[in-house]
Amino acid sequence: MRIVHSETTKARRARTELDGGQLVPPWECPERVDMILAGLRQAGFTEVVAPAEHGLAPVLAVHDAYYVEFLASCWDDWRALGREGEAIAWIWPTRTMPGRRIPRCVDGRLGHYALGADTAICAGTFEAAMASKDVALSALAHVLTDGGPAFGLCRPPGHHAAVDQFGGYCFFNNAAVAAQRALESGLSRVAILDVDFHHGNGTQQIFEARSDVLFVSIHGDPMTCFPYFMGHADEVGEGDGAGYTVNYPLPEGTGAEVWFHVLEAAKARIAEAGCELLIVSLGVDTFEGDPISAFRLAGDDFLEMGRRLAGAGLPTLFLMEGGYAVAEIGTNVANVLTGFEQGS
Ligand code: OKP
Ligand code: ZN
Repeated sequence: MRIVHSETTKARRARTELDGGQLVPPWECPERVDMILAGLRQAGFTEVVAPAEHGLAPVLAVHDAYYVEFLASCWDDWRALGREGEAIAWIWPTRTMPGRRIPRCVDGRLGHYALGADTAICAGTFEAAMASKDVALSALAHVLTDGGPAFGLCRPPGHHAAVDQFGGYCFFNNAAVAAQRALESGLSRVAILDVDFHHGNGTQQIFEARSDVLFVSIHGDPMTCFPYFMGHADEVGEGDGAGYTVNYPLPEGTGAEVWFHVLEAAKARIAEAGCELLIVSLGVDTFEGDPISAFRLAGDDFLEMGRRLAGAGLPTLFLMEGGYAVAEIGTNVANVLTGFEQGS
């Protein structure tokens, strides 16, 4: 298992997240990276390589250029107005407004490009997002050239980031960037299997109308879980992409038995679609101890998850998404990768 990590992924250290009506220290923190590295080391994954720089072209292949420009300039624009706090969206073009123009003022621009108020932009956010997609692309390069599996320790995560929206702690959609690059390298169809507790709305939106990326997600039912407005079972893709989006919303409290049953259905769809590469959006916030999620997988269930993912028999790229039980995040991630090697 090739492990790819960049210290620059820790350049984002936000102070604030709007949670429960209060500004609290963000759940998505740089300590997650250190705990994952420690867990990997303890499990015998001692070789960790740094990514190459891949530039912006692979990002612009899936994201809007004005959106990327906004992310690059937002913090400076915010600071130039003398704001004390971090850049947090607070006004949106909602259902009763046309919202057809992109405002010039950073407050309006934040509302145009943000999908929620949970995610502050701060110094280092853009740099960390750049490093995160570089981690994904270098891990992908290993899988494409070597054939063996890789784990990209992406941070910030990516699966909530849409063509031109950030939120849910995500800025660049690392899995989408990697999938698009894999197609451009000559593959015909790629599967993205999203096992994070939260629905990968961004990944779904980016590939919704396409059949060359199969998006399959197992997640908390959006009737009660973030991101609330996407991820229902009747969202199956549009046009050419009809049948290439598959959503498995599950109730809060779902445990291993049901979860693994659904995983087998997801694997069956991936096999049927004839995918040449499996990208796993690996959130471990399905853990029973996760502070902001509601599934009940135990630590050992992550070993079984890895074994079953190996059973898909495809070249596999793991990309880190969520997981907020910081004390256990390292062992949970290492368990998936260990189980995968056992099952291969
Ligand atoms: C990101 B990923 C807690 C705020 C929730 C949104 C959750 C983002 C999850 N009250 N913020 O999918 O793990
Ligand atoms: Zn999540």
